[in-house]
Amino acid sequence: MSARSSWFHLDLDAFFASVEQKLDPSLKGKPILVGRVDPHGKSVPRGVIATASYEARKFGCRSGMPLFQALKLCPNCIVVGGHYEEYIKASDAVFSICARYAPRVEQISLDEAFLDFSRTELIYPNLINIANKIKEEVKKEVGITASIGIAATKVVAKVSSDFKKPDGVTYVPKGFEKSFLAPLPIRDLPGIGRKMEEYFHKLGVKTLGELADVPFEKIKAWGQFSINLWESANGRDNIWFVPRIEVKSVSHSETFARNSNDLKFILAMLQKLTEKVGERMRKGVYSGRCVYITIRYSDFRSVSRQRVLPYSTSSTKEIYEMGEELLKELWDGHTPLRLVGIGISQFGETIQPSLFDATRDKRLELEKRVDILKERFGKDAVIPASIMKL
Ligand code: TTP
Ligand code: MG
Repeated sequence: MSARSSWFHLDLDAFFASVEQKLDPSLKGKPILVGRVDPHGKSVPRGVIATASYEARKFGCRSGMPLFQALKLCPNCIVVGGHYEEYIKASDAVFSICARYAPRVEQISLDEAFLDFSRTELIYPNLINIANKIKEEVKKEVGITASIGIAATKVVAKVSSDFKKPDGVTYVPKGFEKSFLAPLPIRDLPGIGRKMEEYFHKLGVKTLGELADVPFEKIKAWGQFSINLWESANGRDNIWFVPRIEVKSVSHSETFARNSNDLKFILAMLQKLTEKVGERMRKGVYSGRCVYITIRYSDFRSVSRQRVLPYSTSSTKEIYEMGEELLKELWDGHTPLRLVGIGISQFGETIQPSLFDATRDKRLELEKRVDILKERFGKDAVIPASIMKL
């Protein structure tokens, strides 16, 4: 596989329903609907279902369908309520697994992400194997299944992850984007909703192949949006996917004056960068859950890894401890490095640390005081011993 640009699109199968089946194994293999429930645990009859297990889909039940309608189609369906905390936990666990392999993970929603595997052909000569590995780890560690599409463009990766759902892997080799899309109905292209579908049908365009073959002169007259879709149908794209989850992050990196494979030096550098990250987090009253590090080898190869903490933090010590763990996993321990970086993302609510750990509370307080000292007496006022030598 020699594609320079390679994207995975991973989408979890019947996500909420799969998590419910994992939480309560007696639901496995059964048709279930995840609907809204009232505070007494009774289903809300006029609610809309969030999703249906694949067993329920055989009867025609679909996401977004009113519950009463789904129950008419499948009277034996079991209605279960949403456990959002569990969906978030499962989602975090899945994307942490992805980050073990993918240099970059762009999360689009709770159950879907693009994984950027561009320029990784030296580390991963066979991307299908990596897709299967990620799926296996998700199954083993999170207990649910995912479908993955692999292609040179994001749109084709996304369409192909839907191709062999559930639990499938679809690989579209570079150069075959257009022929893969051609037989599919236009509705399969992200961005084409019911209105757009009707509009194109009126113009006699039913498949993506037909859309791709409309002469450009004609497409131009239909407006910019049609041009984007036409480009996608022709296998050229990567335009309109912007992660829906706002990715805020604070990070610092530094290139060494000389390449180094001295662990002590590298960790001291990491500590110094983490001090800066922590300070900025506390100054902005931010708090994040996902710590990530980047290392660049002497041959300019860069790799990153991230992991989600069980709680939000702005503490230098907590960010550093996770960073050190990630660095030791990611770095082979001998190839010289030219750069190291650390950051934190997934900002959210600060959970009162004292709720579960008084020492965390004290530590954060201490770090805040040190921040004030530094502000008053200069950044060298308080330096941890490990950074002294730098
Ligand atoms: P989807 O990925 O659209 O659906 P899915 O994961 O249930 O099924 P598939 O195997 O086809 O991917 O959505 C992910 C989750 O988002 C889904 O489990 C429930 C939630 N969701 C809603 O709450 N409301 C909705 O209208 C949709 C479409 C999804
Ligand atoms: Mg899904």
